[in-house]
Amino acid sequence: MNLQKLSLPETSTKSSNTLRLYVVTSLLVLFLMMLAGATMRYTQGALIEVAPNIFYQLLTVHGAGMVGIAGLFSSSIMWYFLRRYVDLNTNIFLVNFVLFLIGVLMILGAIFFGDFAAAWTFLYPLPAKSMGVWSHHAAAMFLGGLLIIGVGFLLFYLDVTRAILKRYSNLYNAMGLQYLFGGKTLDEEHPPAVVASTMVLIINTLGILAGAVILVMCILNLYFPDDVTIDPLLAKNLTYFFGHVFINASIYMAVIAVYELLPKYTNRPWKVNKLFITAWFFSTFMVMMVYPHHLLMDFAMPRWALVIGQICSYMNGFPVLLVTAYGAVTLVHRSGIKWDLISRLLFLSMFGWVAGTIPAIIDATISVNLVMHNTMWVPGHFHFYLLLGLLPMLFAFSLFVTQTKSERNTRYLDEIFFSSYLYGSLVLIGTFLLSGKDSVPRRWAAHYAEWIPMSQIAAVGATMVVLGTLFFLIKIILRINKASLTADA
Ligand code: HEM
Ligand SMILES: [Cu+2]
Repeated sequence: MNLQKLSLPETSTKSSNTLRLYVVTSLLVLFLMMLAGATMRYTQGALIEVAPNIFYQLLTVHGAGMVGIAGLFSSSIMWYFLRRYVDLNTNIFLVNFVLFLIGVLMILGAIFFGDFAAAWTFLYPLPAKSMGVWSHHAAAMFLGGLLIIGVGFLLFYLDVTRAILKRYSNLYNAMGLQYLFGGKTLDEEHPPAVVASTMVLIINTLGILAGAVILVMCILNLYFPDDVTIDPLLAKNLTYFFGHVFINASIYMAVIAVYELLPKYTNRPWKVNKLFITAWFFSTFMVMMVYPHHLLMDFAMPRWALVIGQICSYMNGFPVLLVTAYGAVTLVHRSGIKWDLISRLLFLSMFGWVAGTIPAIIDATISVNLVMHNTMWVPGHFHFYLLLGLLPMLFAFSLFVTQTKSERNTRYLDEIFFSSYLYGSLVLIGTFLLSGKDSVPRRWAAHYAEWIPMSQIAAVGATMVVLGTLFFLIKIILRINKASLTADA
């Protein structure tokens, strides 16, 4: 692996401080958004009383906040590891952060001062049809905030593209395709981080551009409703293409932590092979083609698009997921790995990602979707791979980069809170899925008496997740100033 490394990236205070900003902010936002999530579950379980309009504000802030911070946090993982191989610009990474903060402030203002509550999916025409609850300005503020966040990400990906092209000449070589099609002998040292980053920059640039188009159209439509009209089906296609690609790209960025960190624990390098490269190549297209699984109920969609959505959903989940999970298991098997908090989280992320894909695939089946659509099954499946797949990667990364030599041993606390997080998540996810199976609708502020017990059990799970996360947060913040954040560079 060393062969591929550049002479070490300058580990200036600027780059460590920027990473520090990313890690601390991301963890805090994640925690606050979890509190919003827990509050919703407490409300649905009739344990506390929250007015419905406030519930929908919480739903909006939780969805937008979680998806946004998942993207930002994951981008810091990609930046951190990718800059070992290509020369990334720290200033642009910082600009992305600043634009993100501006966007967040606009979104918070729109929701909590402007009463905007049309959910993070801002599905046209809902933002414009508030029935008097929020103004056009509040809607524009929310949409504008998302747009600014998107601009930050686009700049970041532009810099990634520049840096990758400088080192690898083209994206084809960066993805390792010359080993598949060019007849070149495979270079096992080709970094998985570069393959993954190249795929992500392609899909997420397209995804964010689609998002930007519909956001701008929606903002114009708010102020010039007669001049700018939007075809609702087109709007939905663009919106879900963006939303689907963006959240998937987060996982594909964060998984780089598994490729880079697990080898350190097992003392075995993560070598690429042709299957690995094929899987990432294949997923580049699949992940973009599957988005119609969000439109399976839209009878106006051409049937072939929905069929593609279903078939690709079956196929998309597998390639990268399997080469990664299989790679992780072979790396760990009989390696004598030391199981500490970080390695456990990394391994848990493999389980969460794989297992969470199963209910996702079930829901992407047209005949099932007719029944499960808009039930709690949907938050059930995505909380599965986000809470147990994505977040463990983010926590493991943060714990890893903030390690210090003189560390206090907190093994027992680690175990208690890791368990709290793991079992709490399983309860939270399980109750979502079981409610979904009983056709309990999603996004309802008030639940019928029959549904309340399940929401109350969920509230217990949510509390356990919050406590586990609080522990990770405190542990990381306590040592982030001492750590150089270049622990292993
Ligand atoms: C303590 C942890 C969490 C709790 C208690 C929680 C709770 C909830 C609840 C109650 C809902 C609304 C369910 C409904 O439709 O009735 C929800 C929706 C959602 N959550 Fe979470 N959540 C948590 C963590 C996360 C994480 C880590 C992410 C992403 C990284 C996330 C992303 C979302 C998204 C995207 C929605 C959909 C919002 C919408 O329907 O517009 N959540 N969550
Ligand atoms: Cu999707």
